[in-house]
Amino acid sequence: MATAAHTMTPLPELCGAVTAWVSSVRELTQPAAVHWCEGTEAEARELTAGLLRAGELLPLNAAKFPGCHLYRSKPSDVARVEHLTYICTRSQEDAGPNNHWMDPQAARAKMRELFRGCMRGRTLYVIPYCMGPLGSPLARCGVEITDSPYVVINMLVMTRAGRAALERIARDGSFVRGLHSIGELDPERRFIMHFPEELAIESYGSGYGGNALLGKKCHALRIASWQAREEGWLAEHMLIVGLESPRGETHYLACAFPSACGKTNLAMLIPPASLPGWRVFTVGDDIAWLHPGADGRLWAINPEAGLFGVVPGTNPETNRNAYDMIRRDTLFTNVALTADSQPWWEGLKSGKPVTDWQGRPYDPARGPAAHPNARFTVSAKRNPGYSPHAEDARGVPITALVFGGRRREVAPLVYEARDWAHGVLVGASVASETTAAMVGQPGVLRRDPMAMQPFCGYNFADYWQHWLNVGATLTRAPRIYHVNWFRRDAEGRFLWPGYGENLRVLAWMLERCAGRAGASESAIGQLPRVEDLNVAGLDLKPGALAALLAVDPALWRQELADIREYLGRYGSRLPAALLKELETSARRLG
Ligand code: GTP
Ligand code: SPV
Ligand code: MN
Repeated sequence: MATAAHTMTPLPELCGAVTAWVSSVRELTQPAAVHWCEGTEAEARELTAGLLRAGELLPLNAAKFPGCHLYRSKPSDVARVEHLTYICTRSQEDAGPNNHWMDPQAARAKMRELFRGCMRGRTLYVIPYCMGPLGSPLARCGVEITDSPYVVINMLVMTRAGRAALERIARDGSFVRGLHSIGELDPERRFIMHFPEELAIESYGSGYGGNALLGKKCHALRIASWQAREEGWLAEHMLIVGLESPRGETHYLACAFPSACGKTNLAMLIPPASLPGWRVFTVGDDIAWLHPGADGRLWAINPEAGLFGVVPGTNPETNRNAYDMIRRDTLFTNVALTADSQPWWEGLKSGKPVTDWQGRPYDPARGPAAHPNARFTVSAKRNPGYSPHAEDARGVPITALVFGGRRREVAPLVYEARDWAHGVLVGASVASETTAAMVGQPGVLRRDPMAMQPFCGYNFADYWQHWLNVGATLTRAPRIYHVNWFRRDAEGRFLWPGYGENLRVLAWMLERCAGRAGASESAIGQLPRVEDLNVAGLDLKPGALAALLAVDPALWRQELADIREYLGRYGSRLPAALLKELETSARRLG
């Protein structure tokens, strides 16, 4: 890149289209100052120091957690707000029954009034960013304008942000425009608007996660899914993990589970001691962009550069790598504190909270010490298992796709789809219990197709057709699986130990893909028999594995009826191929 220190062009001179947009936003929002993000280490340090001085960030125990800080969000601003998230397409049909919709002109007018003068007395930050490796033809760029320095320090970790991204935007000639203001952080004046036809996002009134870090769910899923359909690829809520088997072969899986259902943990899996010879590499933990390759395979890049992960539940036994990763240079949001200013959360298994996530003396009567959606922000490079191929320009080739949900019953531990079209039905049929990652009642079962219910930027019926179309271009399509790590027994305890032990299920999938593992045919797909899974050293209660691998015909007849009812909401736009697959399963159930 032609930017030696002595010839550094000022950022506002690099790309006229960006500068013109910044000027118009400046006029509308009336900030006291404008800061263009260079993306240097020094800049991140200065921003952090400023937040510390302002008391917006709290230092954590520097001996035990060097370089770590705590941010407390407003108690009314702790998760994504799906009920205030809109897809604003000219035609409501294009947004589909899966999205809240608003007419784009009405939405623009509404947002204009909210944004008018909203940055008075504040600094407007311009964050040029690239989703995906800077040199990758598969990467896509955007610019986020925000008045939240907390958002800036998150974006600097989560994306490739700053000068190099702006240089790429100047070359590409196109970028996603993301305008964000925390406004008054008033839940009554909060909207997350998407204009896929104009590659634009407008977000007001929240400073939290997916509502405010616009490169993440707003751009890399909602807008990108729209771009992906036009360009013939897929933008998915998937982790990407590499598994090196004891044979020395490495295969990559991309897995879609709903929010707070185990993506980060699976992406960073630690093999149990009783499965020697396996190594696991993380490519991504939340989002995958999947492209058909010239070789007929599906290739995946991770558009993100950091992890914005769920803190509760992380401990040395569930995930040693995650536990170690967040012990330095990590930004914590909404965790509790110990007496000596160490971060604390439920499931940590050591230490004692004295201050809760709202900064009050901890009182168990007021609920958990850490917020259930407390998060860590950390560079992907801090992950000891970060894949050496994570930054490959063309991505990594995918051997299998996996869908999953959090279901106490019905869905077995694992099953294999009959083929791609059936796999699309399996993905479209995902249901899962809601979690703290979104505002609302947790633990309620809902349909969450492909784990994309909150994130698909267009009509699901068109999206499933697009999945079918992409599959038709692949001569070496990945096999498709469904998993459920969250089955429970009559007492409500998890039947499956999960975490590292999930490798046993992934190993079966890879053996299936290599034509080496057995299965038994069921109405809903192929399941491993008990003897097909490697259970050496696994301590399960008697009967647990049989229960995990059972397909109850009565429950599944009800399940297929529910799926039929759900798909019916998409009317005549629903691809006929999905109904055909559903009928095949129903016929086999009898
Ligand atoms: P988002 O970042 O919201 O998209 O979440 P995610 O899908 O990455 O989920 P994550 O891996 O952070 O896990 C969410 C919660 O589920 C954490 O509390 C984990 O400890 C727990 N969890 C993850 N994997 C398993 C598993 O295999 N079994 C059980 N029982 N719990 C798990
Ligand atoms: C999710 O909710 O799926 C997340 C967190 O990964 S957020 O960035 O808030 O979307
Ligand atoms: Mn997620």
